[in-house]
Amino acid sequence: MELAQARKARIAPRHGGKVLADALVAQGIDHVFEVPGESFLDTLDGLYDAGGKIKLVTCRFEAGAVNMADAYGKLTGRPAAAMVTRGPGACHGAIGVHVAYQDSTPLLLFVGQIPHQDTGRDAFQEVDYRQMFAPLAKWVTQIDHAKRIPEVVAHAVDVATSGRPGPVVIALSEEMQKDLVQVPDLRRASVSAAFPDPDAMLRMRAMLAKAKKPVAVVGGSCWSAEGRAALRRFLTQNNIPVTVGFRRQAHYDGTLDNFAGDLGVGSDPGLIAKVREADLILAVGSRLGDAVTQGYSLLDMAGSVPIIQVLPDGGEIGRVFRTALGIVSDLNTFALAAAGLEPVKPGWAKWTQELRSLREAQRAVPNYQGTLNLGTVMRELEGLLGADAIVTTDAGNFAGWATRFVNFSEHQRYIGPTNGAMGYSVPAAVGAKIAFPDRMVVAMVGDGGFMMTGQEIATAFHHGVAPIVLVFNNQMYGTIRMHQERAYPWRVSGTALTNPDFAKYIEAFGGHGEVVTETASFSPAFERAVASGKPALIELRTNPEQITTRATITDLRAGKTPPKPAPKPKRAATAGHRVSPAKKRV
Ligand SMILES: Cc1ncc(C[n+]2csc(CCOP(=O)(O)OP(=O)(O)O)c2C)c(N)n1
Ligand SMILES: [Mg+2]
Repeated sequence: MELAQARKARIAPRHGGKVLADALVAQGIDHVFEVPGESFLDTLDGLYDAGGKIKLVTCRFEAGAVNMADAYGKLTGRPAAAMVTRGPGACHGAIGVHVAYQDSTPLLLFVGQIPHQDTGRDAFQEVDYRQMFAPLAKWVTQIDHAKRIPEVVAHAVDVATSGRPGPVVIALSEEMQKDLVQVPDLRRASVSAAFPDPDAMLRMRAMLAKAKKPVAVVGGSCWSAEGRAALRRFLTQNNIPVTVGFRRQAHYDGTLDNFAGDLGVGSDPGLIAKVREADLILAVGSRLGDAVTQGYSLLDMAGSVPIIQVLPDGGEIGRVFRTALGIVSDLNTFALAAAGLEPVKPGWAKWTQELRSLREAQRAVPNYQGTLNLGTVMRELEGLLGADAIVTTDAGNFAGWATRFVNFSEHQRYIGPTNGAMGYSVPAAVGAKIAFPDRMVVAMVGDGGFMMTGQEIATAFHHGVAPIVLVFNNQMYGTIRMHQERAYPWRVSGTALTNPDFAKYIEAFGGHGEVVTETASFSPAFERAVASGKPALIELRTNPEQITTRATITDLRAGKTPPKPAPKPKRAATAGHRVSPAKKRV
C-alpha cells in the first residue's frame, strides 16, 4: 500500500462541518461568534464536539457577531471566527469586515453559501462573495471541496495575521459541508515575526540624534504586552513626545510625562499646531491615515519634514506621505529592537515638556454649563477603571470626552472603529468580556449608536458576562448635528432622536440600570453598577447644547445670521394613526 493511502486508512471519515471545526481548533481559533443559518448546519454540528476547545457565542445580529470577533482580534492579536449565513447574514456582517480592514484586525468570517449546483441562478440568498467582499477584505475565498478545508483555513489564518493584519472571508458551499472525507488536520504555522533591519535601526537612531523637535505617532494593531512595554522603554529613554492615532488611545501610557495626546477627530488644535512644528515624525504602526493627519493636511506629502515609518507591510509605507526611512517590521519586534538601542542624548526636554503641558491643559476641566459635567465624570471614571480595564468606544462626538479627559495606563486597553462605524462599542464590549471575563469592560456609546446594536447586551446575559455600558444621551445624532450647524445653522434636519428609557431597557433583561443627571451622582452609580455583578447600563443625560468638548451649538452658530422662520407645516390631508412624540426634556 502506498504511504499516503496507508495514512489515509488511519484517518476517520468526517463530514466537512466537522473537518472545519477541527481545522479551527488546529489553527488555535478558540472563539466563534455566530448568528446561525441553515446554510451551515453541518459546521454548527461540527462545533458541537469542539465545545471544550472553542467557545461558541450565539449573537443577535451579524454586525454584532463580527464586531465581537474584531474586538477579540484587537485585544489578543489572534483572529477569532465569525459565522453568518448567506446573503442577508453576510450583508449585515459586512460592516464588521470593513472595520477590521481599516483597523488592520486579524479576523475570519465564514459565510454559508448556497448549494454549488445552483450557482448563478440567483438562487435563494445567493451572493458572489468574492465580488461582494473584494474591496472590504484582505482575502476572499470559497471552499467547494471538503478535502480543501484544512489547507484553506490554515492559509486564511496566515493571511489574516501576516503583514498588515486584516479580515479574511471564507464562503462555505453548502453541500461540501456534508461530504464525508478523510483528510488530516494541519499544524499551525510557526512563522517568526519580521525583524527590523539592524542598519535601518541605526539610521533611525542617527536621524533621532540630529532632531530637535521629534514627535512619535503610535498606532497599528497586534501590539503585545511585551511590545508595549518595550515601546514605552524606547520612547521614555529618549524622552520623545508621544501622540497616539485616532481610536488608538491606550496604545501608549497616558500617565507618562512624554504623552502628548491623540491625533484624530476633534483633537486639541494646540497639539496639531505643535506637530506642524516637528522636525522628525516617527510613526510606529500608524498608517498616517486620514483622521490622524487631519484630512492628509498635517504633514507634507513630499516629506520635507523627515518621516520614519514602521509598519509590518512595506506596501503601506509611504503610501501618502513620502518617508525618509521606512522600516518593515512586526511592531513588537521593532519595539524590542528599539529599546535595545543606546538612547540618544535628547536635546529636546523643553519641547517634550511643552507638548506634555498641552495635554495637561486639555485635561483641566472647564466649567461646562448644565448639571452633568462630562469632563469631571471622565476624570472620575479614570480613577474607577480597573488597572487592566478594557474600554470600547463607538463613533460619535461623545467619544471626545474620553479621549480628551482620560489618561489610560499601560495595561488598560481602549478599542474602537477607526472607520467610524456606529454600533461597534456594545458588541465589542460583550466580545471582550466573553474573552476576558476577569477584566472590567466598559462600553462608551451615544444614544444613536446604542440603538443600532445595543441589543447585543442580550448576548452578554446569554453567556453570563457583565460589561458596563455608558450611554451618552443627547437625544440626537450629535456629530451630524454639529456638521449641520456649521454648514446650515439653525436648520435642524434629520438629526433629532426620540429614545427609550435606557435604564429600564437593561432592567427588562434583568440587568442593573442607572440614570445620571448630575456630576456627583456618577461615581456612586458606577460603583453600584460594578457591585451589582450584572450587565449594567448607566445613562448619562448630557446637555445637548454642549455638542463637543470644545463647543456649544451657540458657538457653532456665532456670527451667522439666523434664517427666517420656516413656514408652518400644513396638516396632512390623509387621516392616519398618529403617535404623540415623547416628551422632550430640553
Ligand atoms: C453605521 C454608521 N451610520 C452613520 C454614521 C454617520 N454618523 C457618524 S456619527 C453619527 C451620530 C452618532 O450619534 P450618537 O451615537 O448619538 O453620538 P453623538 O454624536 O450624539 O455623541 C452618525 C449618524 C456612521 N458613522 N456610522
Ligand atoms: Mg447622541
